[in-house]
Amino acid sequence: TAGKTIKCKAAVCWGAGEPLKIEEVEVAPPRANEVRIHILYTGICHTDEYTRSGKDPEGLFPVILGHEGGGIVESVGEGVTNVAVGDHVIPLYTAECRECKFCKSGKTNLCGKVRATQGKGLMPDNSSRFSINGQPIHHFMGTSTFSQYTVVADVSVVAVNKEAPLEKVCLLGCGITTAWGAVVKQAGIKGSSVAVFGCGAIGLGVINTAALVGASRIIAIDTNPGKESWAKKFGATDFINPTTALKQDQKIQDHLVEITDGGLDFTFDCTGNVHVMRAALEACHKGWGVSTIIGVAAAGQEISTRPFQLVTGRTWRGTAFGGVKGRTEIPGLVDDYLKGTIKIDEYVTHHRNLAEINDGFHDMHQGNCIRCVVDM
Ligand code: NAD
Ligand code: AHE
Ligand code: ZN
Repeated sequence: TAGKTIKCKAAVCWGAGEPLKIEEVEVAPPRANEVRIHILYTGICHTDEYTRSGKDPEGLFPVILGHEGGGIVESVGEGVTNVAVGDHVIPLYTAECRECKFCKSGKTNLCGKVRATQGKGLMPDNSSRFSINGQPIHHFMGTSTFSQYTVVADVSVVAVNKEAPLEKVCLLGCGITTAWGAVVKQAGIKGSSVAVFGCGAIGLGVINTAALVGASRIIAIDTNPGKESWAKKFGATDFINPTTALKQDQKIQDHLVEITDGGLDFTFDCTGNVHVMRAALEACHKGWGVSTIIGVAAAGQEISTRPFQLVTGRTWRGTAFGGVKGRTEIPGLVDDYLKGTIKIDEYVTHHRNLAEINDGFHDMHQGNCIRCVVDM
């Protein structure tokens, strides 16, 4: 198949808010510094739903969504040296070129090499590898894992241990890695108090990693009472449901400050709700509390707080992909999974085939779904 266009099935979103449609798509061969991947499994992340719904200001249609995949390299373009045909790989929506200002800074995982074209739904040469009857279809996040075959930039893919089941380690393509990085790259969590807002895959991953690094107290907060047992299973010491636990007119942040002798050392927003982000910041301890935004908010949404909250020593920060450099760090996470030091299996609550992918999106809204893995 190398050098030839491949016809395969993909889930295409033709317009904002529309369900995905399974289509036969043509996937052109990889050009220079590109890699064509046979995708075997993909998770569905809340961010796929966010873009499908039309809330993403960067959303483009028609598009092949998906960014939490695992697959096998089918062919490579000229000049590709980091992966080879047959490698088991995870596509990376946060590239790592190791050459740009960002990569060389040692300060961030955000890479500048392909981000501009990625945001336009195109490959780095400004064209698409996907088409249906000659009509180009947009790429998404540089990964488009809702296709049986996809093409990515070589800086946007990493090879991993072949002993690891792709139906599990595909989840390292986003959610679990994001949560892990958000905690391990934040100094000082050992021995500290932590509050986690939102107990989806991201929040549970933050809870689990905080427990792993030795946080002294981990308070999980979720409006869904069904999340209490999940949070405790992943290492939370306390669970608060703000819809039932608060006194009349009491805010969650005030309750948290009260029960923690002045506030938390660290808080995390894993909801994407800007009001929750404010509560998370204001639940931080005066003088040193640090609040990290992981959730993604809709176009037009803005955060606010009294500047006095920051003047008095709280820090507001955020993270993309947990600050993780995918090519450098994901192979180690796969090995950690094989050694049993990080959980993955525990997050998988639902399985679907490609034909049922819309049901997978529906599962996600049910509140009992942590991650749905799609068998492509
Ligand atoms: P999810 O929908 O599975 O989980 C969100 C949880 O928040 C749910 O359990 C829900 O009940 C809870 N919740 C909703 N409103 C709440 C409120 N007012 N107070 C407390 N809890 C509330 O989503 P997920 O897959 O875990 O993703 C979480 C967020 O992280 C999404 O916004 C997603 O887009 C974002 N995300 C960001 C990155 C990144 O790199 N920054 C990576 C992955 C996901
Ligand atoms: N396109 C959106 C922003 C979406 C967003 O924040 N994406 C996160 C990853 S979410 C993964 O589930 C991210 O990594 N952002 C950094 C980047 O470079 O996109 C918008 O609002 O415009
Ligand atoms: Zn994601």
